[in-house]
Amino acid sequence: MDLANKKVLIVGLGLSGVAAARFAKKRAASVTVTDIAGDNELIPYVDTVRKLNVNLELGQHNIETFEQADLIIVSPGVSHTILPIKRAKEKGVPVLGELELASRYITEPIVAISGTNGKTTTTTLLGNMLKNSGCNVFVGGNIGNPLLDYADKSVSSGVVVAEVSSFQLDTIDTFKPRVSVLLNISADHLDRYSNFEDYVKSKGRIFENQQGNDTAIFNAADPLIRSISKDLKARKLPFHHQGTIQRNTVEGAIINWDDPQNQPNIMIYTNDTGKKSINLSQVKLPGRHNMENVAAASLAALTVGGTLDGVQSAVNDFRGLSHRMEYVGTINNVQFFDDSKATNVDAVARALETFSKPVVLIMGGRDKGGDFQHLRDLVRRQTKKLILMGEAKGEIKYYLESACKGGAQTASTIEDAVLLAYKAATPGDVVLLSPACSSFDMYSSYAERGEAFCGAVKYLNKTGQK
Ligand code: UMA
Repeated sequence: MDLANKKVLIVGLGLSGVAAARFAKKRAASVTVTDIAGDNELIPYVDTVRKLNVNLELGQHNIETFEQADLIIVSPGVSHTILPIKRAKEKGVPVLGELELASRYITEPIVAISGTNGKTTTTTLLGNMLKNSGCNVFVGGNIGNPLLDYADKSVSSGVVVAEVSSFQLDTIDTFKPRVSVLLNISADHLDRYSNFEDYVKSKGRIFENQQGNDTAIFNAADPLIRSISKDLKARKLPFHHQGTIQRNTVEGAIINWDDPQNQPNIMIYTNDTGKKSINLSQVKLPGRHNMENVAAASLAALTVGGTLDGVQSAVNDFRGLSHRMEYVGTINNVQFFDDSKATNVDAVARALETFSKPVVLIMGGRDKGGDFQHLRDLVRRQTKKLILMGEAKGEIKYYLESACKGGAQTASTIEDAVLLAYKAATPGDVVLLSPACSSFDMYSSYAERGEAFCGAVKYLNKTGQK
């Protein structure tokens, strides 16, 4: 794709926008960057692109600029259905996402990982497995380092591992990963999609361009994914927990996690590698659901040249990522866990299922259109009290308070929430931040919210307040 002298419009000035601007500028395009936010909201990105000497249209989107572009590159955070993009498409202007553009320039095999939950964990773990196998690997995408930055570099890796979001998949055209991984699908981002079906369709696009010599790794126990995977052209490598479904295909992975007679393991069967077993007895990731992430990463690693030793050592060593069921500390035998990354209902369900102890659960933030009612049974069984905060506190209270033995209490800050949760807990309990909402009503990211939670726990530990 020749960008020289083309009018390239980049929509959204964040990490992806900066990478796209740099990429297009290097290829002698005439670059304009637009963002609905103003200058002072776009620090530090605006300073970086100013140095690139591009045109800037900030504070609004100018429809004429969209219509007159030769190519539009959309950031994942910008919906491809906004009016200016619709108008440009009507005029025949090609609209691509950063993922699509990057994939056109990347010649190495790409392993793409998607799913509502567990993407970053699986992507990171797969990167570690390949590194431990001696492979030269680049890890990027939705995880935080745009693939265009990699496509731009002269150094090359043997394999590219890319975390891929539904937003990125919305704007693909020819993107064709050598290996696609789809972990699970549950309701999320319903503030962006008009309905759940559209979100599911978007996730399914990860397999769209794959052919017979590509590989599709997927969760066969997830009914939505099972249905999507029926007509795939790619070689299928399904994974699932032992006993969850009846399966006819030979290749894939079976997770043996709950059998008290045997050591937990994952049995992998593929035509190229034969039968292999991954031992899970030293695994440090919490929860049954994480074993699905381990199975998916193991299948992907072995498919693109990872070794069994490399896979096993990464499984043994991996301690998980920050703000995902992260143990923060214990005060008077009350354990605190930070699961700030749980920004949808299903992620909270998975977190609650991990504990056998009573949980005081801190939820709330900005509602993404999730159905909190789905948590009623788990809340009834597992939680002692709900502490609710943020914009969604009223709605969560409405749906869940009556299911919780100890009822619900609201908090105005996370420090308040931590204190109330601690007061409600008794020795042996767990205090869990697992919000089921995005953080954007109070914080700039889930990470900032998680840091604030950890800070509040540390403060509580110091002051010993009850
Ligand atoms: N904007 C417009 N017009 C609009 C809407 C938004 O100009 O109509 C502007 C906003 O004002 C803002 C910019 O778009 O300045 C933000 O774009 P962006 O959110 O795409 O920002 P990036 O920094 O490029 O981040 C994106 C991904 N963000 C999203 O998908 C929302 C990052 O994923 C990703 O790490 C990064 O590209 C690099 O690839 C984050 C994320 O939350 C972590 N992803 C979601 C998730 O994991 O659930 C999908």
